[in-house]
Amino acid sequence: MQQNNQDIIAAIATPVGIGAIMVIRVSGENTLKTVDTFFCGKKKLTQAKSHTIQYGKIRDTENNTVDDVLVSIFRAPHSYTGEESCEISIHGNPWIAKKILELLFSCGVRPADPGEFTKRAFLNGRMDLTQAEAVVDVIEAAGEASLKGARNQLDGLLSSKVSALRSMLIDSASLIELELDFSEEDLEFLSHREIAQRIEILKKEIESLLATYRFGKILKEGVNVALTGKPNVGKSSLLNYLLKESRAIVSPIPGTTRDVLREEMVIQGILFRLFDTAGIRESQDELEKEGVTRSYRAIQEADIVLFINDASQGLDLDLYEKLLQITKKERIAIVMNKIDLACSVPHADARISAKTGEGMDLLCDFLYSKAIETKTYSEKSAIVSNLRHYNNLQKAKESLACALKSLEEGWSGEIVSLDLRNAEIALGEILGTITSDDILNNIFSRFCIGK
Ligand SMILES: Nc1nc2c(ncn2[C@@H]2O[C@H](COP(=O)(O)OP(=O)(O)OP(=O)(O)O)[C@@H](O)[C@H]2O)c(=O)[nH]1
Ligand SMILES: [Mg+2]
Repeated sequence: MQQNNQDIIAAIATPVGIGAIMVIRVSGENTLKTVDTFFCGKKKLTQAKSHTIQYGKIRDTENNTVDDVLVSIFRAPHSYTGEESCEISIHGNPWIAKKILELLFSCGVRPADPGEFTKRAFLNGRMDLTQAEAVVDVIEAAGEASLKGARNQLDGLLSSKVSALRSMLIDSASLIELELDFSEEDLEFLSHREIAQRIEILKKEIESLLATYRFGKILKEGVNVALTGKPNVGKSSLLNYLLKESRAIVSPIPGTTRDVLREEMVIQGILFRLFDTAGIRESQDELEKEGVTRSYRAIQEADIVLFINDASQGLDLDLYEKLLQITKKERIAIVMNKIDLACSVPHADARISAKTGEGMDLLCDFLYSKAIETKTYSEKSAIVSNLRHYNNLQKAKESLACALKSLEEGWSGEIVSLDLRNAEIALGEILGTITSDDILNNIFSRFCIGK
């Protein structure tokens, strides 16, 4: 797995384009010696101390100045990757970056793969796999809550929880295995009932971790909300009101919206992706028909479906029935709009006027609580937000259920210990204690280059 760890890798670590500065990251044994071939400063980088910044010029092979730069020096093992590395800050011009990269490549440095710096950090034991994965989440977090969730994982909350569970598992498995070693002597180190109790506790702990996934996923990925209803009920008006801008065309003509419009808003730190859709009705118009097909697709993909009705006309039962056929009841929220026009407003999850803004705060509160449902854990507890972790926890839980069943049915310790070992492997894979190249490639290919 570590075969590439000897190469020196380099990549631009800042966004591509013109900016105040750009940073080129270089890592691998003899990085400083290599950069020294074209760096001219007060002293050689190889002579400089770790965690210092050196000013100098980069000169090409003809001794022309390419740029004035600052080089931050990190000596092994106290660097992000755990290897000797440096970061070259240059003027933010892609052409300068290209030139410096070419100089590096001519000295045998190779371009870094996506996520390779973080992969090396993981392989060199600077962080475990859940923390490495959290690096991407921190970078991609949209919204404050999502960032907190990612930070929580990067700080190792999930890792410590999973490692603790794994140690408990190893203890229980060892006890059973110890007993097997002494089976001739008929020794019982811990009664099977006690072992079953321990496994039961472990299983419960894993179940409560699994239960955080819905919330974790929402934190990380946000919530998709489809605005649907008959034509003219005010879907686009609602979108515009929430966004505080005239994003969608609004008109008294039914069938105004044809395409699905997607916009984002943040409520209490959670990202909501709003999809304004075409009003649903039978139509002969080809364009409108296509619009309706797209509406259905958006409804199917939504976590929350805001079913908007005209309060003066009451709940559209026919359409409600139709919605129930394509999405789950608990995802649908009934909204009565145009309450400014209605004498009496029918019962609904939210009652609003997209014209006057009445009820909008309550609608936002409603969306937020519907999204997070019953959140019984704080940001300070371990939260599962990654499908890979979820699947492995699920596997561990199933193996524990098998172990319990085997114990109950009086199977031999060998069978039980096998189940426990399987559960342990599943947890080990989350942390990266046990891993394969496939898993790693899959994870790190999602990273950007330079990270
Ligand atoms: N009085 C009043 N009028 C509203 C309200 N919301 C929307 N309208 C009006 O209702 C009409 C239709 O609004 P739209 O937002 O275009 O409705 P829509 O549901 O997007 O319609 P389609 O795109 O055709 O499906 C417009 O004339 C709006 O000004 C409201 O709360 N009160
Ligand atoms: Mg519309």
